[in-house]
Amino acid sequence: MILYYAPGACSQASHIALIAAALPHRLIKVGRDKRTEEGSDFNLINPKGYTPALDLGDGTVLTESLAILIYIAEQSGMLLAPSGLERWRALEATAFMTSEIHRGFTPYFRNGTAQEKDSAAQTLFTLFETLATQLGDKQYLVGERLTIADCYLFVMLSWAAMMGVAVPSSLSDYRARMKGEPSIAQALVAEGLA
Ligand SMILES: N[C@@H](CCC(=O)N[C@@H](CS)C(=O)NCC(=O)O)C(=O)O
Repeated sequence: MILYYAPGACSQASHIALIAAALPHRLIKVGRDKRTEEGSDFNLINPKGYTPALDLGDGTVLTESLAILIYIAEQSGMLLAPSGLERWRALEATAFMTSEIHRGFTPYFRNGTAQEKDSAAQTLFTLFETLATQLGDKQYLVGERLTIADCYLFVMLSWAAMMGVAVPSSLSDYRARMKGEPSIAQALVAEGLA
């Protein structure tokens, strides 16, 4: 498989998942100019123009983090319970992050005004509180093992840290702890962010 990614972008969640699931993959970096590091026009690979995009190995390209993360989980039998409430809670949290929380950062990525960023930071804190409640004093967001929800949460918390957006302290502690997860540490090195 080939993961089209940008360092530190939401594609990092798929990257972490591929490593945690031990699925063989190759990385191709995509620049802001929409060209891959190999010189191809990324818009021809993913007409939506954004990462992540996952080439399943036969030229079929899957997009949208939620779909890619579920695909990785189902290919490996890891990172998502096969049935039951833990499956639905992990999917619920991941959908919440790929839509509500991801969108919450828009003013930071689109050069918003200080006022827009301030308002976004307040909204984001409230959204992150939902996840802090779900985490409680557990090690992982859902159940007792790393799931696709943790892969995505780590990235959202890294964005918050980078933008100076406050999050509940239990989530800051969680992020510090998760940096020690082998799959996360490996992804950060591979993306040149360690
Ligand atoms: N709905 C997409 C959003 C993907 C997305 O926003 N990707 C960003 C990086 S986090 C991107 O590539 N932005 C570059 C652009 O839109 O030009 C998903 O969940 O995968």
